[in-house]
Amino acid sequence: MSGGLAWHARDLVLDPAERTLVVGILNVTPDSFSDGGRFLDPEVAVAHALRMVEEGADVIDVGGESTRPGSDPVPADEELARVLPVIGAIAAARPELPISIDTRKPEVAEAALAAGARIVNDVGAGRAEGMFEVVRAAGAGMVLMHMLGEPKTMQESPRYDDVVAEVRAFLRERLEAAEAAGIEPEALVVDPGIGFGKTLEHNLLLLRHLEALTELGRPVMVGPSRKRFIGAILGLPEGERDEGTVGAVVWAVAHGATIVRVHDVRSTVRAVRVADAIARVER
Ligand code: HH2
Repeated sequence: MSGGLAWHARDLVLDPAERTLVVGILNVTPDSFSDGGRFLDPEVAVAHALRMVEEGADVIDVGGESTRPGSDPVPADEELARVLPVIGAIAAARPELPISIDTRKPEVAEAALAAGARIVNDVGAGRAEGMFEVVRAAGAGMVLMHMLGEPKTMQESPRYDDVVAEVRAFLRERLEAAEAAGIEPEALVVDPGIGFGKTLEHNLLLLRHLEALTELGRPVMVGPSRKRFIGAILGLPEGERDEGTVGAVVWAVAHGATIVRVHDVRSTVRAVRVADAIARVER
């Protein structure tokens, strides 16, 4: 809850001790489930990134491959053509701003880090060969996220005996693998991967028992933004899930998350600042 472990990302130390870190989502894709097609033009994408920074985003997460349920993989050259101009332009406009690259591919991560990114947000948790080496060589920060299966089929019939224990065990194993590959522990963040091979109940259980992930000793990130589980609860489409997202985010922050990944930065920042003030008041 209050306090929080620092996160090292190249030359920067991101410190959630004072306040929850808010990661603004920038999908440079034609098909992301919520913002697909909106930010394909690099100028529009950069303007959106800078607006999210004005609204209080601490990190901008740039993605060039949708991993929504049912999506097909994107070739690396296509992904690179989408993200590199945007990362380069944001880094030129705001050299001090932490940019993360949302990718599963080491070659995309490497080029994004060379273009000015400081963090690799890997929904594959470093399972692609060479990913950890790229992160280590750059001294980058890294997000290790849990996903059951592959985006194309992950929602077909996800099954766990104990979703919380299994996600925690997976993340522990990936932390150990990253450290064995030479990545410093302070560079690593864990994420339960809301919606990645999970039913509504699995997502709710992971949020309900989020504190179990803080036992891993690294900052916990969550990304519930506009996802299907919110639509299932409220009966609302993607465009009307920001209030539901705020509800999930505030719950997560009160139960151990210190980093949240969202589309609507403005409402999230306003909500988590209030949660932060409550969590940090001294008696
Ligand atoms: N969710 C998505 C993508 N990347 N990264 C982390 N660390 N955690 C998440 O929960 C997460 C993520 C999926 O959401 P989005 O980027 O909005 O959609 P799409 O995959 O369709 O681009």
